[in-house]
Amino acid sequence: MTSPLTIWTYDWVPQGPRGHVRDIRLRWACEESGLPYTIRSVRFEDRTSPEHLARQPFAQVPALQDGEITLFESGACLLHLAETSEILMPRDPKGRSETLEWVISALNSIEMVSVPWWFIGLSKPPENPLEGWLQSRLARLEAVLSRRQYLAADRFTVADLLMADILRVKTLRAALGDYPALEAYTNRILDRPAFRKAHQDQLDHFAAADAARAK
Ligand SMILES: N[C@@H](CCC(=O)N[C@@H](CS)C(=O)NCC(=O)O)C(=O)O
Repeated sequence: MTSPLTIWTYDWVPQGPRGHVRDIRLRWACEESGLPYTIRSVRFEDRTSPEHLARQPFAQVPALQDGEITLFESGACLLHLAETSEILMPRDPKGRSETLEWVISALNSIEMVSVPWWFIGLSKPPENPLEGWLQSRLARLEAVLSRRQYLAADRFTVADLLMADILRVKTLRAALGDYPALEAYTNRILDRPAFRKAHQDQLDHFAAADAARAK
């Protein structure tokens, strides 16, 4: 690594998503691994500018810059960081492949269901058509985590960071009461100092933008 990592986020977002904007995944990974990083912002109003679309073609955040490399998709960015730091992913083939499968599983078997479930729930339908799908995924994850503390390699990895960030969405976390192992797991992973720092830093980042915009 030749230059410090740069994590791109928005300069400002409305109150609702604060603390949940996905740059937090990258901040958290850097805090866990001690990788130095800087935060740069694109103005929320400039998210469809050619400069930002060159970094993130869907006009979203986060993006990660590491020297000549610029990456989008929080999962891809996390895997890049995990390739940089053994703290996030073991180097032995078994530990590495377990970490990779659980990163993909967090994105593709849990978040693929939980985000649309959450989104549909915002309009408070009498029944959420994705309820059964979500519950079946949570039940299977509960079975896994009732047998172990971490998803992969018998230790904390980037897969736990990602899974806990997916599970901590407010309405989803409230639903974890039916899954004691999953609830304990989420609480345990979120209790890590690196998460608390990343979370506070993100809140401070957006609060600073409020102050700047009020001038
Ligand atoms: N799959 C993308 C999703 C990124 C995403 O949803 N970013 C949100 C912030 S957390 C965003 O930029 N939303 C604004 C928008 O979609 O216009 C990733 O994981 O990086």
